[in-house]
Amino acid sequence: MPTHRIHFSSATLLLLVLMTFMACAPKKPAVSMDLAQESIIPVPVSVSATNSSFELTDASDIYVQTGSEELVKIGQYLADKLNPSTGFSFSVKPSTANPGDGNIYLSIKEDAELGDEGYELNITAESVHLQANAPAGLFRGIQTIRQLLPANVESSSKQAGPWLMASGTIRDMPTYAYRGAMFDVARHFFSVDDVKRYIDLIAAYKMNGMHLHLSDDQGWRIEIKSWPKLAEYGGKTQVGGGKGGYYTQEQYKDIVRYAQDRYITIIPEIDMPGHTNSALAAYPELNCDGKPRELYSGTEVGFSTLCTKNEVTYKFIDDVVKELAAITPGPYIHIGGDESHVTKKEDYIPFVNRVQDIVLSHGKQVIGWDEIALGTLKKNVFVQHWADEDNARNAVKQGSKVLMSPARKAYTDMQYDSTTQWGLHWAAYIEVDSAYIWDPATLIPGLGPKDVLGIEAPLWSETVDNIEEVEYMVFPRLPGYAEIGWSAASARSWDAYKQRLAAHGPRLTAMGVNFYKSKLVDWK
Ligand code: TNX
Repeated sequence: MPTHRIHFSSATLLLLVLMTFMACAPKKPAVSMDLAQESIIPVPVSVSATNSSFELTDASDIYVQTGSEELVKIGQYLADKLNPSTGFSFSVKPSTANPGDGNIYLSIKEDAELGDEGYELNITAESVHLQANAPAGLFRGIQTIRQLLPANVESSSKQAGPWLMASGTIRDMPTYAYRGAMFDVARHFFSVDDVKRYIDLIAAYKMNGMHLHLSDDQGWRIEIKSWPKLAEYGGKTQVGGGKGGYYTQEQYKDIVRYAQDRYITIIPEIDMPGHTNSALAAYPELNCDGKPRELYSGTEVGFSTLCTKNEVTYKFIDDVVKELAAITPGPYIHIGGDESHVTKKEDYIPFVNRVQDIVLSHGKQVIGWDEIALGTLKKNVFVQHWADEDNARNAVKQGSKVLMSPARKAYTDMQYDSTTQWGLHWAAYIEVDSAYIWDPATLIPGLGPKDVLGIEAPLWSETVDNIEEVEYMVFPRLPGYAEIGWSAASARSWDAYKQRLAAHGPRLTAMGVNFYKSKLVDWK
């Protein structure tokens, strides 16, 4: 009898061991993949491969650290990206620890080196664990997760798997605090959906700023309740004489929220004292002669100016900045200041000085185009370099940091070459290599890395009037600008970058992006 009992126990034990083994082990052996060979843009700070892989399946879920609504929202963003193409139905669940077992887990860890936007991503055959010091870092890390999955994960319709990711660890953080794009919605007006689309595209490359050029000679694009004719009349046209348009404050707030959910700061610009014809047409008292200007739909620059000697001008600016500051949670208001060719220098300088005070009085920090360095810059003013290197050096001498948007390198309205259908070429033809091969820290003699706030790629819209044309001018140069802003200069090389960019071709296609298929890139 005793022998019998022992026998029975061993069988049970064997069965138990077998069952445990089957439950814990991956269903099939993990495919060997090399994380170091993946085409991540911007290139991460450090990648260490373990030559295995993780498979996202129908049984996977997205878990976030218990107790944070913000993390749930970030998890949901990832779920919304993955669900349409995988055809799975990821939901977001709370967990106090990495649940392993085929799941994705997002959590916060104290890690000062990662800063606000850095992240650490650990991928094993069992789980994907994304950690960051702050929520923005998780959001940036999610963009890396997207890029580690097959390109068709970006599709809006169901695609065939398998959904494999190479295993290993990535630690990553940005070089520059600010990396952004500018959208000129004044020369041609673009819908709220167009702006959101552009925001989504820059978010995919870890950018964190969207500068909206909200007013220019051809149109005023933001509702100002105390000066209603600015938008209602000043917004009535655009280049070429189309019907123009403007954002109500509610629509603007919607854009701001959409950007915030992607950890992107909206920087609103009201350009002055030049580039103001639309305001001068709406309110005659803003002109020195008190006479209204005609609405303008051409493409000349530098012919308009606010009357800098008139008190009503400063009342106008104060009202506009006050309303804009109230609906802008970001820290900056951009005051333009470029190409004021018909404003005398002796009028321009006191004007710029006074407008800085107005912005500061409404609790915001000033950004302006490089000409504002001709004035006396207040503390913490950022100067956006586009043309004049002396202005940039002058800004630094005054203690300001420079935002780098050199027209000959970073203007996405510049044509790729002489055959490009849209765009201008007054600064340069900018092929994809030229857009990539430069360093914001050394481009201007006399400036160093500490003088640079970051990089921004402006898209002026004189020649483009729909989002497909915008995409064509912006892509594929934008991933390069994102990399210049994020990755260390020492980690960048055109030869390596163009291989990675080639692999982003199918990804951009899956996103529905209309991009320029430069011959310099061997598109996959
Ligand atoms: C210069 S850049 C401008 C814009 C034009 C752009 C066209 C800058 C500060 N001013 O007004 O739209 O060139 O490329």
